[in-house]
Amino acid sequence: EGVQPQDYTLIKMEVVLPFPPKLRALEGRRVFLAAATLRPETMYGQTNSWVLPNGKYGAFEINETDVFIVTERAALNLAYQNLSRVPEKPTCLVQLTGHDLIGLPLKSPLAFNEIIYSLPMLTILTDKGTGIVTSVPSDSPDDYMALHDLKLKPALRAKFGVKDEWVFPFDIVPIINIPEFGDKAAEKVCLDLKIKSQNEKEKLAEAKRLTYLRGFTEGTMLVGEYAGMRVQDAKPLIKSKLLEVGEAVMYSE
Ligand code: A2H
Repeated sequence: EGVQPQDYTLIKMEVVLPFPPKLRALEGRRVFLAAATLRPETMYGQTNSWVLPNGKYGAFEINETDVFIVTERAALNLAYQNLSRVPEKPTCLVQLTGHDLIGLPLKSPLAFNEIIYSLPMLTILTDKGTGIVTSVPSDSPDDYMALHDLKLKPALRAKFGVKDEWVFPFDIVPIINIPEFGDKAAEKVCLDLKIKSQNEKEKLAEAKRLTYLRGFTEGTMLVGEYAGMRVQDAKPLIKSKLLEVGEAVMYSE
């Protein structure tokens, strides 16, 4: 963890009924994968969520109605941020691994795709955020490469039991224009830097640096309520709206 506290928006990606056997004990509650993001204004372009296959997760009671699936570490932080039914104490209803979450259908706020699926990403850090990441391949080089890997490699899909229909219907959704980078900035930068897979950490760090800064300072929203507005102006408005309607919560660590 860094010295500076990091503030994330947690996006509440709701697990669609009926629940699979592993989640049966949660019937009657609203269950969410809670994804930590720094880019709430990109939520229109979500194509899937990411989980770490061998990661340990739990289903934690947030309040009387809601359950969040996150790492135990995140659940403890949440409990100290007023996001636990029992104050300062996480209550785990079901222990899970990433494997249990792969293929879960989700409804996520603002996403143009009505249903998206939870898929494996091998580079997720379990000591950052919630261990759940939402995927926006138009604007995140990590997300673009991880989805590209799954589409390109049948053996990778087979290894994690990923069905074709969880991956192939989901094309990049253009949501932000960046001068010189176009409407699919992550794809362009990954192609320019000749990045081959999600495992090329150094090149991906450079790709992230390029797109993140330019997206914020020079990007323009192409879609949604604030289409035409600069990303830096739209971002706080979209974030506030998500918080206000209860589709996201703030989380810091
Ligand atoms: B961002 P920082 Cl469109 N492991 O959200 C790996 N990556 C994680 C993570 C974890 N445990 N938790 C969160 N993240 C990702 C959107 C996005 C993000 C876009 C563009 C760039 C971007 C959609 N994915 O991040 O190390 C999440 O992905 C570029 C840095 O705390 C989160 O925001 O700075 C970001 O990394 C947090 O990274």
